Amino acid sequence: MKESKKMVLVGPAGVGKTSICKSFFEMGNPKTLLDDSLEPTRGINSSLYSLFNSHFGVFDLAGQENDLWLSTNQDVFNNSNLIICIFDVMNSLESIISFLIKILQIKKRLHLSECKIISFIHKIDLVEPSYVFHKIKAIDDFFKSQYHRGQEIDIYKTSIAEEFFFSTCSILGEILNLLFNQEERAQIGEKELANIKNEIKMLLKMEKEVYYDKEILSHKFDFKIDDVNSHIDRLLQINFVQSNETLNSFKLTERSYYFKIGLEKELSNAINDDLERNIESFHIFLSLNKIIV
Ligand SMILES: Nc1nc2c(ncn2[C@@H]2O[C@H](COP(=O)(O)OP(=O)(O)OP(=O)(O)O)[C@@H](O)[C@H]2O)c(=O)[nH]1
Ligand SMILES: [Mg+2]
Repeated sequence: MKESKKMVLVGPAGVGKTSICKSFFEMGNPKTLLDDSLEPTRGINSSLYSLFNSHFGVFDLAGQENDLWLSTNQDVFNNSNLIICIFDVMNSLESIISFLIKILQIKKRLHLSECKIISFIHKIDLVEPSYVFHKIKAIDDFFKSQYHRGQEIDIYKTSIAEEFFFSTCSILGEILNLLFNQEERAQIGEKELANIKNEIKMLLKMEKEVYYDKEILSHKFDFKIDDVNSHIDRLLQINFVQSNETLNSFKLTERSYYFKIGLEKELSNAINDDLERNIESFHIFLSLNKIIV
């Protein structure tokens, strides 16, 4: 049987948990998710994916039912490998810290010794960077204090808005990578590496709102037509390209523009390490397949 990993997303109502799941695990369009609010989650939104040689379950909990999850229904956290506590950057420091303390207590009570607790300070697009910095520092300082030593929580700043989509994507990639040991992760072979580099090249060179047919792509990038087919299929899978009605021309999606903007910024001051990380996160999202149950 395949090994399973379990990730739980928890946090106050309306902080963006479901939007994060949709943006990164369902390859949704972040612009639509920002423009048209989703219905509040009821109960648990659970999805199963295959990733590398494992199954990977995501449990997105309704913020409106936190009284249950944090008291009588703590079982929902059983066997978790990772709990991500998500907050709106505007949530008060006190409420964030007390929520995290409750989660640490649940971890202890359920003997989740191997489970990692991570926190996202989300919607950072809404405030100044210095505000985010000070908020995170205050949370960090609290958990690093004498009393809480050993209960450090990794805190990430996240947002699905244009300017931050790419960095948040890299964070999610890094976190998924963390869930798997080196041996469990499929190594990126030479062929896969070449594929990813070509797809990044396509992403960077294809212009906004322009449809390209496969012949043109083949000429533009000097790819064989079979290779164009395979790259297009992979880019369709992560919702980075979309086809026209006749299904023979393709253009970049809004999701890919969001990614591209951050990627271009990163490449303009990249060091090799960053590139490796980007290739890894690209590889992870290409390897993630939803299992319909
Ligand atoms: N500005 C901004 N808004 C966001 C971001 N992510 C999500 N939102 C908005 O936040 C609102 C709530 O998002 P949801 O994903 O439904 O929140 P949730 O945490 O799942 O809420 P519950 O299901 O009630 O627990 C929506 O209007 C989203 O458009 C972000 O990065 N920046
Ligand atoms: Mg939700």
